[in-house]
Amino acid sequence: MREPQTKAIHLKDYAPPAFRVETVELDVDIREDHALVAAKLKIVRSGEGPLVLDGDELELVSVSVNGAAARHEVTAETLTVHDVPDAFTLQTVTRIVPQQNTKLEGLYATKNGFVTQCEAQGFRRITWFIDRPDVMARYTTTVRADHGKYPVLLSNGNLVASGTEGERHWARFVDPFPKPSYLFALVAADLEVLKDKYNNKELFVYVEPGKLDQAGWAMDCLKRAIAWDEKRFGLELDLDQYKIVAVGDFNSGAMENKGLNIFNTKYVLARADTATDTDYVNIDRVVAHEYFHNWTGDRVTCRDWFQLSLKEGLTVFRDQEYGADTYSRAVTRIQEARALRAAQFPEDAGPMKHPVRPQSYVEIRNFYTMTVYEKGAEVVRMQHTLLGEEKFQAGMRLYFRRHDGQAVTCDDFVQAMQDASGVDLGQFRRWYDVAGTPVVKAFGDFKDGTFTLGLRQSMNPPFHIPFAVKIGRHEAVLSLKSAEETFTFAGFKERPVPSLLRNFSAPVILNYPYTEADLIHLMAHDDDAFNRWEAGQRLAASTILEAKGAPTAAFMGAARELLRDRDPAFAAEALSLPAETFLAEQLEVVDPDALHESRNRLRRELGRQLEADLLSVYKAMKSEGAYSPDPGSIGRRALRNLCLSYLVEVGHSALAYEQFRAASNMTDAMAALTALANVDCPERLPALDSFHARWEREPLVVDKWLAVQATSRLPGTLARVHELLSHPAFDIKVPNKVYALIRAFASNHVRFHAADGSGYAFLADQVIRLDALNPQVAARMARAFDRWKKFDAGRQARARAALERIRDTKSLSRDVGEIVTKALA
Ligand code: B3K
Ligand code: ZN
Repeated sequence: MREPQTKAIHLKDYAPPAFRVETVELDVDIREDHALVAAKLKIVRSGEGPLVLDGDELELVSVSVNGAAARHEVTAETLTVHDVPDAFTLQTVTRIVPQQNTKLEGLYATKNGFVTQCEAQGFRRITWFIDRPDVMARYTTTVRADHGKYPVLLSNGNLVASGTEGERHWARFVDPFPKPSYLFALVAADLEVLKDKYNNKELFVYVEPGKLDQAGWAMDCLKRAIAWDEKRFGLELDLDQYKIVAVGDFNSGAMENKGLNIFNTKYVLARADTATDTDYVNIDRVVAHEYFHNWTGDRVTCRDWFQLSLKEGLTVFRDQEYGADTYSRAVTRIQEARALRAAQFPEDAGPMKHPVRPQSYVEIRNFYTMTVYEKGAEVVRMQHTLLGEEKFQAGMRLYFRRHDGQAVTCDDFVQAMQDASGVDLGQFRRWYDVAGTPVVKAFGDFKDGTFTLGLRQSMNPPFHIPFAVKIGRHEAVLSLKSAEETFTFAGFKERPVPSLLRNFSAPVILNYPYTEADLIHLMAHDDDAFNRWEAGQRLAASTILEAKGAPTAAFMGAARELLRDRDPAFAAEALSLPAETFLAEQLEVVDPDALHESRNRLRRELGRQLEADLLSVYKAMKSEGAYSPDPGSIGRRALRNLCLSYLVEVGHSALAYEQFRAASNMTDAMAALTALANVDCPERLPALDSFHARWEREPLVVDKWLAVQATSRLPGTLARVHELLSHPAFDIKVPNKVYALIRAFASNHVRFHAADGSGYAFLADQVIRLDALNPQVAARMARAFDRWKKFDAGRQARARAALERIRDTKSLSRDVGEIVTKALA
């Protein structure tokens, strides 16, 4: 047995680099079975110590200092050059094999050519470099490749020269902005391009040949994102040309390389018949997110990777606000809270829990987490809540005035917010450095017309928690700063029902002894849409968790009212039950079968008791005319499809099949298919088969077909997933396929946590297989084990066996090693 490498890197050990790299001249010559990378770096000493460059799977061909041979040493991960002067030119030639790069980090082959992914530490897989974000340099890049096979050559910055030599061609780019190596990008591929303009700036969306008719939406999103950032943040596009390239092989969603974003096709390609409303909105948000990074990430970047949330939390906050301004603000907030509670809260309670600014990591790739991104965004949002829009924007302006062109820390951000606003954020900073979800216990007391609200928080030392309330006519954002505080509200004739933590003003767990009548009242009357939704979720959660059998008449009445809410998008959210992962967190020991059955029982009851209402709303919400992803239409489809899903619970599979066959857009087709895939009905297989036959040549749609089967609640799901592993539609080397089949299965709470351990054994097999190809993706899959200790002893024993089997695998990566070691600790 071999112990996986688990040497942690600590924030407290940060030291500035001993050398600065001023300029980089890179020449990347892509050949049939390898690539040669010539690098010329102008380096200046800025501290003590020898010159140590990072490298990963590089073959050093030559190295020189100021044109002369240099004494050096090479290890698997470093190149040390001895006796260098204080300022010099370092030249290296390196051989790499992008054709065999299955990690999809560094330079790698995709379907129609070659692309890069450098964040966080992929640049060292291209050439020897001081590969850390506080080393910022100016880049000139020359790309060479076969002309016929790879007609499009791109890199960051502006094209300054190009030429052809026989069958080959080359292009040279100069990026005027100094940047950290993680923002470097190049492309050599066969692509088609959609061009557009924003004022006098040129915009490009590159896609695989034949996909231009799916590129229009992303371009539309890009233009709206540019306009929004000008209007809301006063930030303009600083480049003459902005390029997006979409590829099918990509580990994450997208990457904000300066001026040359590289995207997963999933977040670019859309056409009414291939993409759902959710896809359309996600594309909008991801295009915007990467664009917003141009300022929050590229212009001002991170000093070190512990500061990742500096750019990610802030940029997610920005894309959330863009979403709220573009679609429904209330529904956007509800969806954020739902996602946070279903995935980040469990993360914060499990073996991978870490602060928004982690204090240590073994493998930084494992820290692109819900905590760094989504909780990080909540931490920025709380500052926005405490300061208000105007002062927050003043803080942003100060942040850019101070730090444009620098690599900085989360403290620098908070300091700018504090200095520009005069609001003391000293105590607030704990949000960045202490892990775990705070619990706020609230209690109310009513006497002589005065309502006293007590708030007690679990954090010690206490956090600064913005706690928005409305009690009667009194509305305020309370600043909870002590372990326990009370607030009084006077002038009531009868005991008020307090509206607490409005708009989810802090990412905390709130406990308050609401009665059912209180919640029904809030569901109907709260003027905070979030809390109307929240009241319904609380009622549904207690009905499910207490396995009450039938919901109360009051609950049903409130649900019936909601169906007729004037905002269909809100109604759809309010009538969607809480996720099993969220509910499971509220149990001491999780029985996934009982939880699943209890939740389904409530779904069936809703279907049964509201059948007539559901049918009539279903009919009323039918939209006519061409597909449009506007908020109104999206909301109507969401409510209609929610009605359908409840109706299928009580036998209306024919209705779903009819919708499936007649659908003119993917939203309606997929909603019907999902409903059918979850029940044992005659229409199930015909629908799945015809869907596959129609779409087998459209990879992103095939992913939906894989995922809808992997998430089916039917008992035969794991057997089917096994079959699909050897179906031509699946390819373990393509992350999107892995996410569609394996991750989707691992998210299937009741099937993954099967009592016999079959789900765990399956996942362990896949993690081990994947680890040899793509450790980053393997590690993400392994995260599905996170909550294994919340289950009964039998399940725990089986999960432990699966985790140990992974841990004991020969040559296990650092990525998976860190996840399983922490899970087993
Ligand atoms: N910054 C990239 C993340 C890249 C992930 C690398 N493992 C995408 C984003 O957050 O915009
Ligand atoms: Zn980001």
